[in-house]
Amino acid sequence: MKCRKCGGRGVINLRQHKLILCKEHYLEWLPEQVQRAIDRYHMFTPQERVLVAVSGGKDSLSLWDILTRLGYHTDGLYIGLGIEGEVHYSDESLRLTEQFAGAHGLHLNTIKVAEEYGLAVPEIAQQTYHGQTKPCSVCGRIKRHIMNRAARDGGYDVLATGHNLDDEAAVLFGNTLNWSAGYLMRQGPVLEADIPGVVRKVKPLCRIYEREMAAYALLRGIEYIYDECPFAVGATSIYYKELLNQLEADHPGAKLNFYLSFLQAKKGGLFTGAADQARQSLHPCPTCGQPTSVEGECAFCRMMGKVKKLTKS
Ligand code: Q46
Ligand code: ZN
Ligand code: ZN
Repeated sequence: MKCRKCGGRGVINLRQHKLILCKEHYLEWLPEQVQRAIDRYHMFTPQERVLVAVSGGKDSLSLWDILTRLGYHTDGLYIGLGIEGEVHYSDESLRLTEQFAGAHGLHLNTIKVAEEYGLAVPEIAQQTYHGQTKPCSVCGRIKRHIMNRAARDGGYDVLATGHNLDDEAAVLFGNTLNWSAGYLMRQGPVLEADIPGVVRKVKPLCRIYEREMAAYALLRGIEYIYDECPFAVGATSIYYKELLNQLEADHPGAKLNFYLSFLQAKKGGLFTGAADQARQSLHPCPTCGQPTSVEGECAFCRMMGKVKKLTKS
């Protein structure tokens, strides 16, 4: 296995690109791909301030590393969910995130849900949705709310998350199985800030395979949390990823093609009607100012209202 660029020892075979690269050229190649996605989808400019949502995992820490290497102005945002598990998942992920920020002289904003709202994510889920075993939908809602608020209040132009191609393809697969037009039309590399109170969201890694990100983190010597969140076990998204990996093994490039063809179809107007409809039904929440499609207070504020009552009594 020889590097196509220098003939040196190849460390990775990018089958879908028919490309073998050595360590040095791989560490050059990947940031170039990310830069291309940033340009192609008009994610942000070198003048804009980027808030990178970091979880301590390989994707988000590598994203922060790549954006810094590309010369962008970035700060990190870590959200402490208060999730335990075998290795004290949240504590360990915060430790690794702080270690990364410290080593690179980067600024990290940390928001701990329990400190801010009185209860950690699993407790909020338990108290507000009795009998639900997995806190994931509550967790997702809390993360989305805090990420947008932190980016808006901190004066950032854009919020970047570490979703990779495998993540995006799995979500797309799930949404397609259900033909969820509402979700499909919102899925993409960029979610524009076209509603008051909302900050632009971008996914610079949306064209990069998960195994490419793992190789990058390894070759850059980034220490990240290997364990998944304990609640991720058995998630349908993981099952979809496995199915797509089978497809990819037989047809290299299938995953990328699935995702890029979707973006192309969307650009061609496949979901235009649904997009307009969804946008028209959004209005700012009277309590927090973030957009919601429900009457009155948004789902986050209603949930936190319950939490406030619980922690007071
Ligand atoms: S949603 Fe669910 Fe994740 Fe929150 S509770 Fe863990 S698995 S962290 S992406
Ligand atoms: Zn080389
Ligand atoms: Zn609200």
